[in-house]
This record gives sequence, structure tokens and C-alpha cells, in this order.
Amino acid sequence: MTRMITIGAAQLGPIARNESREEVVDRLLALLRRGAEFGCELVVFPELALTTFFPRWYLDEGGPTGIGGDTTELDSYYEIEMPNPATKPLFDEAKRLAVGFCLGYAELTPDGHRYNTYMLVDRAGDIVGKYRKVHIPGHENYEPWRQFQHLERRYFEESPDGFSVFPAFGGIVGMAICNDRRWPETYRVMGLQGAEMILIGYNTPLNYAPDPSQNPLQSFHNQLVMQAGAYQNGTWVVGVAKGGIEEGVESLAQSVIIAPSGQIVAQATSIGDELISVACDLDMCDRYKKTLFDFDRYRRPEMYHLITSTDGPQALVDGHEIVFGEDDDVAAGTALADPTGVHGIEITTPTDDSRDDSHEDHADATPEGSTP
Ligand code: CDT
Repeated sequence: MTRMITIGAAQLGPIARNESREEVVDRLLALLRRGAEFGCELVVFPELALTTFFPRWYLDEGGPTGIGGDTTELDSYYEIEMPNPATKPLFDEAKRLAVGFCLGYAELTPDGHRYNTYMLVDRAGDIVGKYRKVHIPGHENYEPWRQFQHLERRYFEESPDGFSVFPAFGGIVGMAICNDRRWPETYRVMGLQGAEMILIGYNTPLNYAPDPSQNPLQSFHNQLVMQAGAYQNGTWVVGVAKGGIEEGVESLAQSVIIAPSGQIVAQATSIGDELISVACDLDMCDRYKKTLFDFDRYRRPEMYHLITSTDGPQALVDGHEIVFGEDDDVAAGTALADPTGVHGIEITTPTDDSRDDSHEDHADATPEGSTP
């Protein structure tokens, strides 16, 4: 018997800065109901699906030391409990329709922590689990050179929890949020826990200020990372956008459902509210998990220790860090083949202080003192 689940990707168009929670929840309810009509058991909404993408504005008065001063508007974008009066109708409707959902929102915990959170709710309207974003992109402080800010690193803490999976909807479900999808570790950590469906919400501006040469590649990179993540881990991937022009900022739409083969099997055609759905065969995962990507048989974890022992970038030869000297046009391959210190290469013993955190590859495009 095959394990089939019909999943809906509920893409959202823009959410205005002054749009109320009730107005947004009405839009989510319409998509949930459309999902029910399509036979969905699970409907996946995007990252920060209850509000505008507020990290595009500098909204507090705290300065470089962190959030402070008047935080009234900033705080208005976070949920302090879930469900709450504005979102309760979504939980009630999920139960009535027997359609679960996955929802992205900004979470403010009772002890004052701020997270970019995803929540999985089952067909009875009960919370199955939460995921807090691991890879937080953008910058911490106001950067006047940008057309718009990307202050996620100011307004969200990095998850202290990491990537979990949940037995739900007849399979193993994992969650990730936006920038997480660009990192192979995201999928692999969940793949190692047997993930069969990875749900990913995103808000991706088409204008990447630190390196505009990447702008025309946004769609390609979006598909590249999610298709690779699906294939290399034998899992379904559901990528759901908040797209369109929101408060003057254009974001990528192109929500997709990707099979464990890496093939895109459905894609949104609009840049607004739209539901796409696919009947997903969870047993298809095993075709990859038990053959090419039979982790138990073929993985070599002892060869991968650098992945967890460093956060990079480092070029190491026999445990020694290579520091490029003045004659820096030496290819990295030559450096590795010739660890004797010739060609302007000096070999040092790594220390915490010797780590290169300057992100020199962005130096031309990004004004001094700023971060991607
Ligand atoms: N929301 C989110 O994570 N967006 C990032 C863009 C970062 S640009 C500073 C993404 O990876 O799509």
C-alpha cells in the first residue's frame, strides 16, 4: 500500500504594513478552504505569513547595542501566544475541514526571546511542533546605503533548538525557513532523521543589495537548492513564497512542490495568493533513501568532521591554516598541493584569532562595515 498525502502550497501575495491580522487570516482561511476543495490534508503557508516582512524597516531606537526605546510598532508584529484571538479561526477551520497547516510567524516568548518560527498543526487543529529559524540572514544595525533594510539579525535570535522532525500526516515532517533552504546541512540533518516532507516558507527579495549580480539568478538558486535538497535526501520539499511587490520591495514567488527525484511537480504561476497541490507518494522517498542515498551503507561521516568542527571559511593543510601572502594570485589548488610556504603562501597554526571573518568576497559590492 502506498502512503499518499495531498499537500497544498499556499503562496501569498504581498501583505501591507497596515494590514490587520484579521484581514490576513481571512486570506489564509480562503486558501485553507481551497486546499480542502483540492483534497489537501496539509496546507503550507509561507514564512512570516501573518504580517508584512517587517525586518525591512529599522523599527526601534536601541542603536548598535540592540533593540531599545519605543518598540511599539516592532512588538506589534510578534505573536505572544498561539493560537491567539486573531489566529484561532484558522485552528477552528482546520479542525472543521480536517486540513492541517504549517504557518510562519514572528514569535515573542514570555521571557522576551524573539524567533522567526514555523508551526505545524494537525488535522484536529492541535499543534504538532514548532521550528525556529536556524540561519538568520541580513544584518544587525541600520545600514543607510541600502534601498531597504534586512534586519532579521536584529529582530530574531538564532534557534537554540536546531532541526527536528515530527511524525505527522502519515510520514516524517521537517520544517525550515527561507535562508535555511540555501544550506545543504538543513536538509541533511533532517534527512538523517528520516524526513519525508520538508516544508519551507520564504520571503526572498529579488534585489540582493550586497551583490546585485545575483539578482537575475534568484529563481535559479531557489530551484537549485530545493531540488538538490530533495534529491540528495530522498524527500518531498514544499517551498512556499510570499511573493509580489510588498511595500515597494519585489519578492520572488514561484512556490514549488518537489518530488524526492528532485523534479518540480507543481509550481505557482502567479505572484499573488495561490494554492497549488500535489498528491505526494511518501513511499517514493524510499526509492532514493534505499538506493543511491542509502545513508547507512554509503555515507562516510568520518570524512565530514569539518562540517561540524568549523563554521568556515578555512583552507587547511594537515590541520594548518593557509594564509595567503602578497603574491595572492596562486590558485587554491596549488596551495593545497604545495603546503611548503612557496608562492606567497604562509602556513600558520590555526587559532581563534586567525580566523578570517571579513567575507572578502563581498568587499567590492558592500560598503565598509556592512554585512550581507
Ligand atoms: N527571509 C530570508 O531569509 N530571506 C533571505 C534573503 C536574505 S537577503 C539579506 C533568503 O535567503 O532568501
